[in-house]
Formats: sequence, structure tokens, C-alpha cells
Amino acid sequence: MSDNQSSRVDDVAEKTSKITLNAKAPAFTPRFNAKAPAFVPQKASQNTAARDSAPAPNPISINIGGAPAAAAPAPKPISISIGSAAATPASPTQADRAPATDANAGVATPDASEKKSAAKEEASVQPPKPAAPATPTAATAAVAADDSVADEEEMLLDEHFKEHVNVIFIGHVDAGKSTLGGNILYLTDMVDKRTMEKYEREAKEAGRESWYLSWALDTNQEERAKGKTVEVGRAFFETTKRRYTILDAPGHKNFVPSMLGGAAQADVGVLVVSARKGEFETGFERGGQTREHAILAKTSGVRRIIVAINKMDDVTVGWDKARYDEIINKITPFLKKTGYNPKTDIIFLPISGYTGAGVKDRVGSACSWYSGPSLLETLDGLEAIDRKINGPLRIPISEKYRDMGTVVSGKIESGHIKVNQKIIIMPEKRTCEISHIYGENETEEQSAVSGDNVRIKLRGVEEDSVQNGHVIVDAKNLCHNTVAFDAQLMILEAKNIMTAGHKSVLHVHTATEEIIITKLLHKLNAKGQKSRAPPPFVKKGDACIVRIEAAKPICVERFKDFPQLGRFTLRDEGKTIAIGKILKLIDPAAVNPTA
Ligand SMILES: Nc1nc2c(ncn2[C@@H]2O[C@H](COP(=O)(O)OP(=O)(O)OP(=O)(O)O)[C@@H](O)[C@H]2O)c(=O)[nH]1
Ligand SMILES: [Mg+2]
Repeated sequence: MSDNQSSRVDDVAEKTSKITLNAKAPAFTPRFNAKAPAFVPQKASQNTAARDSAPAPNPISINIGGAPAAAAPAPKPISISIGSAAATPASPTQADRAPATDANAGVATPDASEKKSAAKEEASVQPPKPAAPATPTAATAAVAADDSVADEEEMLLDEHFKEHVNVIFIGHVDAGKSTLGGNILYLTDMVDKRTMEKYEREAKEAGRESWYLSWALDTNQEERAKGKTVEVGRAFFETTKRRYTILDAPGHKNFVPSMLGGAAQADVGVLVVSARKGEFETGFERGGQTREHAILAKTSGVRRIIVAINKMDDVTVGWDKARYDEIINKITPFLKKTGYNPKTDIIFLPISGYTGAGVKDRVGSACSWYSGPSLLETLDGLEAIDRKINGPLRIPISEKYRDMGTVVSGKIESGHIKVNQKIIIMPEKRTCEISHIYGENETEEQSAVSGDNVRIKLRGVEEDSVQNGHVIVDAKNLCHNTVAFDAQLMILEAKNIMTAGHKSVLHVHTATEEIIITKLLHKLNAKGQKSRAPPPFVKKGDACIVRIEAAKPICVERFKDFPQLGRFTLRDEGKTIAIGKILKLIDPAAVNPTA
């Protein structure tokens, strides 16, 4: 392709993406809120099932959090706001200010002009604002349109007033992710005591007694028999402040593709790290999943991470502060390199997912040196997430099946949906209609908003025509789809040098596609400056700009327009070899089919 052609194509991409941008609400920014209302102390609760057989029983003295079963149903709070709501004026986010929080930090920005235009676009994005009086100069029509958008937003917020947060549990195999998830379900009364006792009995009979809490999430036979999560487990719980979906990722490296599917749907990550002697070391060394999961979570758009230093009750740890500090000191520099800003994006907590200490209730007397909030308090304290409820509709499909019609599931990344709404499935531009919406716990809903994980029954489309990785959009705002794009890559692993022609598998949002790096365009130096000449090869540790071509059209966007659809990983032979962000979309007509 000639340079001329290339710049014409870029112009097209530039123009179309600007249209999308103008319709876009502020960027997706989960934030911590130190001033978030504290958890209201309610009723003493005891995790007896866990405590009775805990390896190191831990007295829990302070009780906080969601109402246990015996309590009268707590009146639903009505003052909670969702991020982009008019009620929540947000200051410029820390994430916006700190370059280190860029999803691909560590991957240097290619040139100053991109930085400038990104800054311009950020500036053009309206921060959420309290219903400001219209300026006298505003055109009447614009005011009317604004009002109707505000009214609709208010209505949706009323319907969905309790914010929904998707939390992915990541970390090395056996770190205790499923046990922690199971115990949260128990502590928040999503699983009753009788069921837990049944799991305990059955797990004991199966010779897997210490795994019984994880059975609430590891539901299939294989997972229970081996004590290893295979597919991302999904569960729902509620506190007085928020609704949560737990996405319990498998730790084993063979199941990383499944973990990636979960990470694509997550807002916040809980990196579970075992403090048990030897286990932290194995999980954190090269090849251990602690590192890989943290990198993948970052590239999947998980902007905040809570590091739950788990198994603090274990006999080899005994709630030892020195061990806790040692782990923090080792993990912090690594997470920083991954792009998480230690000051704004990372929180460390000591917990025992098994005994429940530090999970819902604070750690209490077992750990006199730590008086900070529990895990659930910390989750509730995270600043509201800006949901782009009125942004262009984007639902990357993560699952599809037939159940008296075509059913798809996925997380609404932006926009909102209603029953009977017409939608379009990209990249094939199939028009169909939403006949039913199901929320968490199979509840049937009339509408759902950005941030919700939903199952949608579709009218007018065959199951065979829908694939994981397709994206649901509305007719007014189609997403891009292309077979080629230019991207900035950071090479994490490479057995040998990489040259043009290198093949691997691209994971972007919920899509997976075989790709070829057809051109190495520039290498980037430590300052992010581009080489003039294309490099003949790149190797591990290099940052570069490359042309990528996919076997089939995929729905992607430029990173700066829509981060969730513009960041990706490349995997090969079961390893993550590179992370990247899309800089430029290439018109499919301009791609040489034989390249
Ligand atoms: N002592 C102690 N043991 C724990 C704790 N949390 C988990 N374990 C044990 O660690 C083992 C692994 O727990 P899982 O919850 O299955 O770990 P996982 O991280 O989900 O593992 P994968 O799904 O294979 O990635 C089980 O034997 C648990 O009982 C804890 O807080 N303290
Ligand atoms: Mg598990």
C-alpha cells in the first residue's frame, strides 16, 4: 500500500472515530474514594462453618457490612449514585492525570502529536456535572435534547440505583481465589449455612475437606475433583452499598484464555496472593501466574487492583507483619512496571479467605498491626465508576447458546438497552431485536445499563450467525470492524527474535483471532521516539509499532477512542508474548489480501 493510500485511509478512520468520540461520555474510570461513606455496622455475624474447621481459628471482633440472614431485609438505600450520574460531580481523575495509569504504561507513547490530540479529546469530553442551568446562549433545541437525555438517564438510574461492580479474582493456582469467593457468598448470605455444611461433608468424603468453601464457585465435577478452577466462575453478592459480580478466574496457566474472557468484563481486580511459605515465591517467580495475571488484567482494562495477601492464618505465616511487608515490597515494583500506580491504583490487605478474617469483618485481634478496612469495605469504598450510560451501545459477546431462541451474554461496556429495542450485531451488521433481558440471578429486567452483565434473548437472528467477540451496537453508532490495524506493542516474551510474518493469536475484549504481524514499522526507544527506518526484527523487552492483519474482520477501536475495544494481548504456545494498543485502523479495502 502506498503512503498516499495509507494517509487517506487514516483520514477515514480519523473522521469516523471522531463521530463516535463526540457521542461518547467521559472515559471509563473506576476510582478509589477515600471519602466514600463507611460501611454501616449492622449485626454480629459469624462464619461458623468456616471457623469450625479453619486451620487457624481467628477471633473476629468487629462486625460490619451487609445484613445477615436473620436481620430484617435492609431498606434499599436510595441515595447511591452511579458514576456518570448528574449527582456525582467528579473532579479530574487521578487516572487521567497520572500517565503511569495508562493501560499500556510501559509501552511508550509514540509521538507528541498523539499525546496532544489525546489531550484535546480528553478536554472535549464533558465531565459529569450536576444538572447545570443551561447557559442563555445555548440553542433551545440543544437544551431540549440535553433535557431528554438527562431525564432518560435519571430514569435508568432510578431503576438501577444500586451500582453494579464486576470484580475479577486473579492470581496463581491455589492462591485461594475460589475459597475467598465462596466465603464471600457465605458471609453475605448468598449461600446458606446448610448448603455450606453439605459442601463441607461432601468435600470431606472426596478427601478435599479444605476446599469446601471453593465448591460454591467451583461447580463442575472436574473442578471439584482436582481442586482447580477451569472456567471463570460467576457469582453475585450484595452489600448495603453495591451489587457485585465475582468473576473467579482459573489460576492454572492452561486456562489463561478463559481468564482473559473474565478480565474483559471486570472493573476491578482482586489479586489474591498466598502468603504461605513457598507459595508466594512459586506464584511470583517467572512462569508463575501472579505476574501474568497482573499484566493481563491491566491490558484488559482493569484499572484498579486490590492485592489480597491471603492465607495469613497459615501456620507458616501466623499473621506475621514481616511476611506481609516482604510480599508488598516484592510486588509493588512489579505492579508499578505493569502500569499500576502504587499511590492511586493499588491497595494491599491482609486476609484469610478461609477463616473469613479481613473479608467482611476487619481482621480484629488476630492481627494487631493492621486496623485498616476489610476487603468488602474496601470494595464498597472504591469511588463510583463512570459508566457512560448514554454512550454508544457496546456489548462484546462473551457467550452464546440456544434456549428457545438465541441467547447471548456479555457486559454492557457503554450505553443502555431496553426490551424490544432494535440492535445491530457487528461485524456482520445483522439487525435483530432484544426480546428479553436477564440480569444477575436470572432476574428478568426491562432495561440494563453500562456495567451490567446481562443475558439477552434475541429475536430475528440464528444462533449460528453470532460468535463470541461479536459486538452489539445501535444503528446510530456502529463500531469499527477491520482486518488490519497499526498498533504499539510491548514484547514480553519471545523465544527468538520476531520478524514480519510472525503469527500468533490476538485476544481483544471477548474476541480471539489468528493474526500475522505483517510489517514492523518502527522501533521505539526508551523515550518513546520512533526509529525512522523499520527495524529488521524485534525482541523481548522491545517496544515497537507494527501492522497487524487478522484472518477475519474483528470489531476493534483505536485505544484512545475506546480503551476497552482498543487494547489487546498476543498469545502463542500458551504464553502471553505481547501487549498492545491500537493506534490506527486500516480500511479493509486497502489491505493486500495476499500479505
Ligand atoms: N490456610 C489457608 N488455606 C487457604 C486459604 N485460602 C485457600 N486456602 C487453601 O488453598 C487451597 C486452594 O484454594 P482454592 O480456593 O481452590 O484456590 P484457587 O486460587 O481458586 O485455585 P485455582 O482455581 O486452581 O487457581 C485449598 O486447599 C484451600 O483450602 C486461607 O486463607 N488460609
Ligand atoms: Mg479456583
